[in-house]
Amino acid sequence: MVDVVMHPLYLGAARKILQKPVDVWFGQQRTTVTPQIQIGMTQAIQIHPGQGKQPLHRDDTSFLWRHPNYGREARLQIMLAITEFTEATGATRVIPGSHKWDDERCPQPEETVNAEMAAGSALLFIGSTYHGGGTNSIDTPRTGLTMGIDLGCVRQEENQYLSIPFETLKGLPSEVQRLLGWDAGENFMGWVERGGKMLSPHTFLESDDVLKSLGLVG
Ligand SMILES: O=C(O)CCC(=O)C(=O)O
Ligand SMILES: [Fe+2]
Repeated sequence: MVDVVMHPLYLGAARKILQKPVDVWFGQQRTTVTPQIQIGMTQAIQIHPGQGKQPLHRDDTSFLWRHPNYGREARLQIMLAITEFTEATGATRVIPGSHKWDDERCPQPEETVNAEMAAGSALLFIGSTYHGGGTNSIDTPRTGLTMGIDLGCVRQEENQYLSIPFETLKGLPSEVQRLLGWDAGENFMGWVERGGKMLSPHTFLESDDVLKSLGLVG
């Protein structure tokens, strides 16, 4: 998953789609704030022979995102095919254009297309796109790796702070640590107070003294 998130095409797409700056007033000063992004969830998903269709849904339902959205997407979802994705193997079914729908319109199975792709390819879709896993009608499992990259100002769907052992976290590249939520951005999400200062949590990964004071290392 480290390689998946660091892929320049995937991470670049996530940054481009999600990191839309907003202009805000700070007293008399007009300031531009660009949101952070973060890894919201990771999963390996297998659809086994005979397993049926998943209901069509939007992945931004976790955030109770409403549509039409106000010019901001909350998630870019990556589905990386580990085995071949075809209609027969249970490829993800998506409804192109459904990110523009309101919340009243019900997605219909006949509106979907199968995201057919070779192993090693990936489907990228935004959190407001209706989709669902297909039906596997062959005799081996369909396997995909999926990762949601989200706006930094929503809660992570999967609790990354508890899911990743601290020893593993310490060995990850700095950019991945930041993407796992160990960062505080221009909009001050996730800071930690120490000595009257609002620190980025990444500071705590940079110094063993700080880690010791927190009881995170011996
Ligand atoms: O496995 C798939 O093709 C899609 C899975 C999915 O959309 C989900 O679990 O949210
Ligand atoms: Fe989904």
